[in-house]
Amino acid sequence: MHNKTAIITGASSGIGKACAFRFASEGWNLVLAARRTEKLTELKEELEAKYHVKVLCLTLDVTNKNSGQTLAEFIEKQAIKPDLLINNAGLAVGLGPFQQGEVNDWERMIDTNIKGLLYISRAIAPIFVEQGYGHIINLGSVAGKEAYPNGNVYVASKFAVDGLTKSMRMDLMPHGIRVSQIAPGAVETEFSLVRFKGDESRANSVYDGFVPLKATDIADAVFYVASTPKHVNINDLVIMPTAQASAMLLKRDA
Ligand code: NDP
Ligand code: 8X3
Repeated sequence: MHNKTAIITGASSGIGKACAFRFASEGWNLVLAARRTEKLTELKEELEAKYHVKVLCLTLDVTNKNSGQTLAEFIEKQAIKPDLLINNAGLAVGLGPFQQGEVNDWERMIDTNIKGLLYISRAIAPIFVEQGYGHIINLGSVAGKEAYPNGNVYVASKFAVDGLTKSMRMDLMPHGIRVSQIAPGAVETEFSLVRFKGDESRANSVYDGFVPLKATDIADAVFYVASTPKHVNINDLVIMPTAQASAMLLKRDA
């Protein structure tokens, strides 16, 4: 059996970084992509030293229309045959009433969460089809399952991921390519710091009074989804903290 290789977008932080650790610890080679080169380089050094796997880094902004092509050329040049693409790069920017929304914030979310995922998947899916194997795991969200007040464009972007996951699965199924979605509730990462544009106290308050999911909880699920036998496809996993029952229903300690 060949050593498996996973491509992870948004690997410099949070869920993507936790996935990098989890897959490396299981002997997978990795292609890590994100914008922050230094974080990727540090991660590569740590993973290679600890797990003796091959880790390649690619500085990549998924909002760039050529990002998919750049990634595909990179893996081709390195003679990599990828087994798995984890479409994890994503973000929320802002949380407020639609009628007060910032168009620039909307565009960042749409460009990253929808168009970025499309650019990357469009470039990697044909490689999977040609190989005759491959698996795409998309990071959706509870926000892609139910709307919540002030979520508007982030919600819409994750509904798009939900729909795309289903439709991509139909198109790739005849080729034996698996397509899955993981849809988490609240996970404590840099997500809220990014959403609130660096406002640490507002970001921290999101997780006040309850135990949120950790990035490693989601990485465990991603690894499980990727590790089922070839004839099994986990279509969709919705995962929340025990203290969360829907996007807005949280049990917080007084
Ligand atoms: P983090 O902010 O910790 O990580 C986001 C990652 O995405 C970073 O590595 C960042 O890297 C990368 N990224 C953002 N924009 C781009 C871009 N334009 N090009 C390339 N990479 C990019 O957040 P999470 O780990 O929480 O988020 C990961 C995914 O999980 C997202 O899709 C998010 O929507 C989803 N999610 C998160 C939840 C949560 O509560 N945290 C819940 C449900 C879903 P860099 O800045 O270096 O480019
Ligand atoms: C992130 C979780 O509830 O902020 O997707 O939308 S939430």
